[in-house]
Amino acid sequence: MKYIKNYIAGELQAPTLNQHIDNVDPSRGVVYSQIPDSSAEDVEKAVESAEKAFPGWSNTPKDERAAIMIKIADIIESRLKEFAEAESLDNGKPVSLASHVDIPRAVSNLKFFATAIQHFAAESHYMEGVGVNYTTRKPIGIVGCISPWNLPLYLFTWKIAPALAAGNCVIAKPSEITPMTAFMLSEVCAEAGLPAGVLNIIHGLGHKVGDAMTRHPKIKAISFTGGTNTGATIAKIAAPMFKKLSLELGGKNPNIIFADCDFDKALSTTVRSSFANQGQICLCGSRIFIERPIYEKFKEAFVAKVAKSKVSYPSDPEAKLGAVVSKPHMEKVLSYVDLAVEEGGTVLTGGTQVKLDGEYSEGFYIRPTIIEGLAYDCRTNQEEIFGPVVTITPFDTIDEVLMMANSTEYGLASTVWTENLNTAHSVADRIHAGIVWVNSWLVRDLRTPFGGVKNSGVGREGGFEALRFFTEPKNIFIKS
Ligand code: TXE
Repeated sequence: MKYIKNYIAGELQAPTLNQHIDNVDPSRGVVYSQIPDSSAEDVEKAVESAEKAFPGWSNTPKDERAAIMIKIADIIESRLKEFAEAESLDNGKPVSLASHVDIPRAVSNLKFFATAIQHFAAESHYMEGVGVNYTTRKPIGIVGCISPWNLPLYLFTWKIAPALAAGNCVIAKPSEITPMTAFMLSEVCAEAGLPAGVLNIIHGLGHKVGDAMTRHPKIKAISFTGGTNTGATIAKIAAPMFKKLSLELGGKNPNIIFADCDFDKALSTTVRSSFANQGQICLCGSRIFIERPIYEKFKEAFVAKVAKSKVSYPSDPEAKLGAVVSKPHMEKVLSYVDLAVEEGGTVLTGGTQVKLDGEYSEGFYIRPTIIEGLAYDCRTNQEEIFGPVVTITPFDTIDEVLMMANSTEYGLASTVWTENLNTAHSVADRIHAGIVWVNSWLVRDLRTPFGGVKNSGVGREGGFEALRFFTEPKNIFIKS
């Protein structure tokens, strides 16, 4: 049994109260490691070490900070296979996905922000005959990063990389459901020469560690990705303390497919945007609206393709879908299939658990599921399911599809499929979402603003937006 440790003051440490939580391999349904059930005392220790480290780290020249971050990235890259296998074991995702997406992206996040900080500049505002304003942007101090289980190291590094590059000291909490690669990262940081206390990784439960971080008066900003309800809890605590907050929350993303689209591209990308990572990506499209003239043709082709998608154990190179992250999550997702049927939907394919053989027989596998015949405003079409379940709905006009697409409380991402430039522009303009992909999905340029509107969050990550979040501007005026 492997025991994961906290990373505080540059050292791997057991939690103060020496209590642990089981960590389950979702592909087999068995406990395979123990993680610290840390408490407020551990957060306190981390804050003390970050406080000691801050003057040194914030005054370290940018290029030296960047060099250490690039070294961390290089070490992860040199151990890519090991990291990918660990991510897959912890999360249930296919090893091929972790090898091609999760771990390479974690490496890119570190390299991107290590270089971005060297191009980051603040403004100056000249006032004719009066003087000049110049703005400095200094690190905030100690910041907190809280991340979820769906893309563990990918989202963990997406937060800590800009925070560290900007010169902050970080207290970071990975999801208790997928802690392994964050633990491996702590070993890499020590090897790469990151000074003690600059990054502290505390493992444990959200309502203990995450809550203690949110309440700690010396943690001046919280960057969070996870469920909308958790985001609301964090905001309630942090707002009266005037902490800076970046919240990346849930989604219920629409895919809008017009009759004039490139059919084959729309079809193959929609299979991916529906079921990649078992549908557990906040950017997955879960409500697919298809223009009526191609509805039946698209439906038939989509169902045929999805029914053939192989659900298998993560190391199977043929696996298109692996296990979902946990038993409670599998039960939640399947309960939405029952709800959809109660609401009058028809399951066209999937809708059930998959039982694999042998050592994987207790794993948490769900067949990719397509449902039709539901009203746009029923619960199945309004609530985030976050699993391999999508609905399909026909539409007749642009106004109608926009009304349906914009009807949820969320507004994270969307896709539009059409060969008509005017349609693409006008629909993209009218969708309530932070991100619109036209004739594509999940094409990511790390410089672009990333985040959602409505209950999908507050603030934007990515590029200079993230560096602005993790710095405080100060304007200085000099009279001429
Ligand atoms: O998220 P949580 P969970 C959605 C998805 C999923 C649901 C719940 O719908 O089914 O959220 O997933 C920490 N104070 N998304 O349970 O609970 C927690 O320990 C501070 C969307 O994983 O929000 C973990 O590190 N922190 C999504 C992190 O918050 C707290 C990605 C996320 O956990 C806390 C994942 C508290 N009170 C799930 N409670 C996306 N948009 O990418 C929990 N945490």
